[in-house]
Amino acid sequence: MAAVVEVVARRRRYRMGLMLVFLGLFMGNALAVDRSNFKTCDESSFCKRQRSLRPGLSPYRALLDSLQLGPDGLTVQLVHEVTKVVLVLELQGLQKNMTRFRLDELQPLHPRYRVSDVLVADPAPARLSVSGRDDNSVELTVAEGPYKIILTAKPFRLDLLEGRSLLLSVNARGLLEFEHQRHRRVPQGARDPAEVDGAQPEAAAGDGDKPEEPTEREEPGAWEETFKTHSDSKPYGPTSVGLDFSLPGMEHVYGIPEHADSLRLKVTEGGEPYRLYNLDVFQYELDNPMALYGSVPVLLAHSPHRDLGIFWLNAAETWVDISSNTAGKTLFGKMLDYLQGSGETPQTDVRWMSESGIIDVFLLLGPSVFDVFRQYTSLTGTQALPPLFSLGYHQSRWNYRDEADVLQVDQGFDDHNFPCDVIWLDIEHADGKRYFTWDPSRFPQPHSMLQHLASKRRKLVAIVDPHIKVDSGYRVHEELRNQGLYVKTRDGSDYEGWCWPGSAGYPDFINPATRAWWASMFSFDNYEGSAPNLFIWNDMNEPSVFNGPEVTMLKDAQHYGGWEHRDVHNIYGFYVHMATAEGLIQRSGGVERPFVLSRAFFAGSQRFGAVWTGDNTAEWDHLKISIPMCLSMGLVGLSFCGADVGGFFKNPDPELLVRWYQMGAFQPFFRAHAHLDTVRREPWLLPAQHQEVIREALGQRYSLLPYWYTLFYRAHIEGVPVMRPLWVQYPQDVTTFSIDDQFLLGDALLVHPVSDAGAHGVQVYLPGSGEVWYNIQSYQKHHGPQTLYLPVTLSSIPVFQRGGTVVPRWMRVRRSSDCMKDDPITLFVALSPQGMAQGELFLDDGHSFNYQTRQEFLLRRFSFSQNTLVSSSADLRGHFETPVWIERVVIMGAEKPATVVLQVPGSPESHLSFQHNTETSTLVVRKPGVSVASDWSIQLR
Ligand code: MIG
Repeated sequence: MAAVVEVVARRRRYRMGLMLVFLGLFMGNALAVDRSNFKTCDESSFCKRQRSLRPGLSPYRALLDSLQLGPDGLTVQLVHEVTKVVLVLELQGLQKNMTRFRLDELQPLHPRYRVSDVLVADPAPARLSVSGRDDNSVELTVAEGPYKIILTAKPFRLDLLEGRSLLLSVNARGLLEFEHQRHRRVPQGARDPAEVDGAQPEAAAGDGDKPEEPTEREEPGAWEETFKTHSDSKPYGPTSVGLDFSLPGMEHVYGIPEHADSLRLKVTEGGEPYRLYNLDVFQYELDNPMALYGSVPVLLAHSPHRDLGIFWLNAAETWVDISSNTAGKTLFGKMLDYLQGSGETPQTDVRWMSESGIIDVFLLLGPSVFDVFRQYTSLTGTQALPPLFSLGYHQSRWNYRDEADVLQVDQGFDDHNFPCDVIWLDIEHADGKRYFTWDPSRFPQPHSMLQHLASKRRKLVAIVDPHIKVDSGYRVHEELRNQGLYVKTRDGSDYEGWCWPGSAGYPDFINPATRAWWASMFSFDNYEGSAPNLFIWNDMNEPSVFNGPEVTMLKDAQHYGGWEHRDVHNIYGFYVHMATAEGLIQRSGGVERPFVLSRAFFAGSQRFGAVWTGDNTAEWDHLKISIPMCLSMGLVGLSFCGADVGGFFKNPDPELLVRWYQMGAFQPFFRAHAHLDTVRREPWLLPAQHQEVIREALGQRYSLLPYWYTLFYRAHIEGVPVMRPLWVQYPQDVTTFSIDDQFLLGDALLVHPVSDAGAHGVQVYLPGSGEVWYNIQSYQKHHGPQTLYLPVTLSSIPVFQRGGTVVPRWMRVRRSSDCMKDDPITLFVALSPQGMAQGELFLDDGHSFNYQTRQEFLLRRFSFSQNTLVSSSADLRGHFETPVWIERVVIMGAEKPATVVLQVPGSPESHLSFQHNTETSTLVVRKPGVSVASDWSIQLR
């Protein structure tokens, strides 16, 4: 009877919950996240267990007798002194100054999930050799590496040293906690809680010498866990893993997106840890460590002398705690310590905790942050080179109603003279939220709509979400079901969740067969109405499940290979993105580059396209947070990041919308988007004066496309971020370490968008002693380092070009990037105080893989010194036929020459006309008229 009542009550709660979710979705009034929908660490049983361990002596001991050294690294067993459970440590030196180690159970009851498909290749090992040994430790030297590793047996720890300085220690605080798999021993509730507490390794460590009876902690939550109305059966019991890393000398850490928080990570002691668990968080709040849509378990540590990275390769729910021995100390306190010589070295400790899987860690040892970027992307791949159009402006909203609406919006851009590359269709375009189809009454002729856009040299993006309507008349569903490609529940039936289409299945993207099938759905035959100028948007791929725990899938759902959803949760969206990008590549026979935007992501997602920061709000603070959010992603490989311009929820006033266009124009992925319930806000709907300012911002974006494209090429080739925090370029300048309101594009442009209502001026920090910065609007020159007060108007976008750089631009803004790609280039040369400058330009067809497969590209280098600007090839392998020529050169910081001479090999010298502005020291050289592909020089005499 009681059970029946409970079931009824549960159902009621469930319905109520659902109703509330929907009310929330459709009303959207109180704009604050409902925190009670999401777990705190205390409500996540493994996090609570892990976090309850306090620093102390580790109960783990390495059995040095078991140590084996081979060409691929070392293995050694670790024993837990209390439980006697044995783990295996595999330790590898890797090429390029990296170390990897993995920890797993020697005899697991059930294999543990190991993440695949994230690493682009097996990382090349560097030989390890034993260079010292005593009773309790082994010193290892890494071939060609400047560092050594000391493995201490008891208590187990690893120390990485370079020379005599300690770079990083593993398990120095004794927080290694590897919950080995066990048989469930006693029914729950039968244990004395005191006994449970007493079984903590810290307490046990003291009598580590005399082994105790194995004790197993079986707290509530270890074998079953409930959250709100959802229960998680845990057939494998507690399986979490946790470990601490100490970073001596480090006070600044970054990364581990996605969080709506400051760029520099905060100390989490006394609060919540940063959480990594891909979630569809309705109306997310700012300055908060709560999980969001994507997860990249990579942390960067920075000091003026050194940069390091920690890559924790685990796809389960993960929490990260950060503590510091200087946190809370005032600057004055730190100075006193320093003067009295009494201060400890500053140190940051980072602790990772994951619910399942193995411990698999890459230590990226820099030494510079650029080395860390290259190290990380050598493992997980670099940013895919975007098609040129995708760097243009994207016009989206939920929803453009029908074909006529799309065509009117398209025409609106032309009528009002705004450039635009792409129009987007949200979920209402499909027939009853059946993706890969079109609503027959609103989109009866998708093909001709696409053709019309193609004639304007524009593209369309349509949404394809991974929740598939359960409907026997829907081919997509039928095939998935018949081929057994859906995620299953624990009992083996197809898992069904509630989402936009109603009851929905979720393709099991962990299964390669599902991905292959999904990819094939994008062929022009399978995706009816599609065309080569249709590209794809993957939303809701956390996955979002309206009636699931924390709006996602049950953790005990079953995936291919026998894995639980628990093991693979954070990588699900990565695989959706991967399969979709693969589908777009295949539909063109491998010729065309894809464009796919994804909301969920994981380490390596950069290989598949772009990401955005999800459902933000039309508020000034959301405008501001787009900077640290995208910077954090760029640091961990995801360069192609943007935030919904204008804000998704609510209606921005014209000033906020204008400022958001100015911000978005200087961020990598530039898309305006808005909620279904918002008022239309296409740029021409604004008052005339605001329209004009938006036109200018769009103009800035389009004219800088050659620079953007070149930066993305660099990100693609080398793994360096496009949008960069200042400290990346000024690693010794402490002032830059916590800057959240400005950023760099490449190494040439510094951007400080206006992000305050009613602003009359901004304080811009111009870094670099001996550096000069030119205001790109006025050409006024400023010396670094300084904080410059710059008065602003509504039309101001404070942007500075660093002296010492060359930035290429297209000066005629046209309907779309495709209309501009053959236009002539103007070079903006900003001279350093030494009269030097360097820059480059990448060009290809803008859309195919021919730059790769046929070397059809140009990479030109421009360098200015001794009064001469020289254009040469920076990559002799590349050849590309192009009508693009150099129409003008603007040189900032130049004195007035007597004459300007053009030299082209094999032709006689010619004189060029020029104009000099003495007030700003700017020289404009007209019509060199040389092809961008050729070698030439321009001399100021
Ligand atoms: O539950 O497709 O973040 O950009 O417009 C909302 C409708 C589902 C969330 C995305 C948003 C998109 C919306 N989607």
